[in-house]
Amino acid sequence: MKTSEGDGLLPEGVVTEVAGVSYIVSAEDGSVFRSRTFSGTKTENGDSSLVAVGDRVLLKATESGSDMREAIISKVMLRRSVLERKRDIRRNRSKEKVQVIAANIDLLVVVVSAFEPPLSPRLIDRYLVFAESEQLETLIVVNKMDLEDTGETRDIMNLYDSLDYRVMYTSSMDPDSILPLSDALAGRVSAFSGHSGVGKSTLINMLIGKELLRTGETSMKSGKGVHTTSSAVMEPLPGGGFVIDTPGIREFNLSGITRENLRFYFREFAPCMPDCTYSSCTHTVEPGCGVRRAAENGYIDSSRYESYLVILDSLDDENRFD
Ligand SMILES: Nc1nc2c(ncn2[C@@H]2O[C@H](COP(=O)(O)OP(=O)(O)O)[C@@H](O)[C@H]2O)c(=O)[nH]1
Ligand SMILES: [Mg+2]
Ligand SMILES: [Zn+2]
Repeated sequence: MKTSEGDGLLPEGVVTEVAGVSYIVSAEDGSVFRSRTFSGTKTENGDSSLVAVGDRVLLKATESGSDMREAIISKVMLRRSVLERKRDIRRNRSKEKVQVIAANIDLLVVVVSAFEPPLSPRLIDRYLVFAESEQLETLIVVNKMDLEDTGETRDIMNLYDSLDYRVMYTSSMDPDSILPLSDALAGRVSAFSGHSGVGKSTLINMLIGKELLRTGETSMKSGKGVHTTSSAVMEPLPGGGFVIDTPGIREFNLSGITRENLRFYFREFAPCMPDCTYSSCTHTVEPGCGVRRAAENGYIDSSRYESYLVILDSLDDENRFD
């Protein structure tokens, strides 16, 4: 087992929760520490958020007073991946324009529902564009399958299967339907994201076997969900690994997606792009566009091409991405 340098040799740990000015760190040997940073805390992540949920840290022991063991964070290790939230700069005096929601994510679990809220291919495509831009492995979970009786949902989702995205179908009414999901998450750090009301908290509670997250809170006035997840919390899974409940895509920092690079985040466009007359083709109005031709003859699904056009148009004004 790796241990941190210095006096009190402590195991390396992972930050599972930000609690005010302290951080809950779960060490590799299973012990839990309440830890703080200090002026000498080193980081391998430049001037990004110093500590975020999911960070791997090195600890040094301090005198233990309370019920939980205490430590200071001597070093924050380099992040493999980050999920960031854009900050409202007007309301925030921090220098950081973005805030890390979670670090070192292995898998982005995009949760949608078959019904209430209705399945939206347009929204799925936005999540997939985001995941491709961040090079995050993705799993699409279609929940509330108990409310669907037409078969239409699977017809729609076959498209994503054919694009080699992994799709799973679940219902909180059928615990067996969660088992393949549970297998896919074992031993990995997964971030759940999706629109409010699709069942993220319900699924996470079932996966961790505890009623830890509050569910079903939807504002009656706006019909939109109330944000109960102000800061991410990582929950350990019985089969190893962690899950994190995160906000929807509206909250994410999408500044990496531009009119110029969007085309690369629709994976089925790649084989058609060499057929375009112009190398700088936007695949909209140019003559001799291989992508548009493929969309017209059905090689590229018309719904996906439509999503591309809608997102491209929205990128004139970054706030309209969702
Ligand atoms: N019928 C049905 N209802 C569900 C299912 N999963 C969650 N719900 C309900 O949908 C509502 C929203 O669930 P919640 O987990 O809070 O969604 P979240 O906003 O994505 O975290 C709650 O009333 C849940 O009981 C499901 O598979 N089937
Ligand atoms: Mg929730
Ligand atoms: Zn083109």
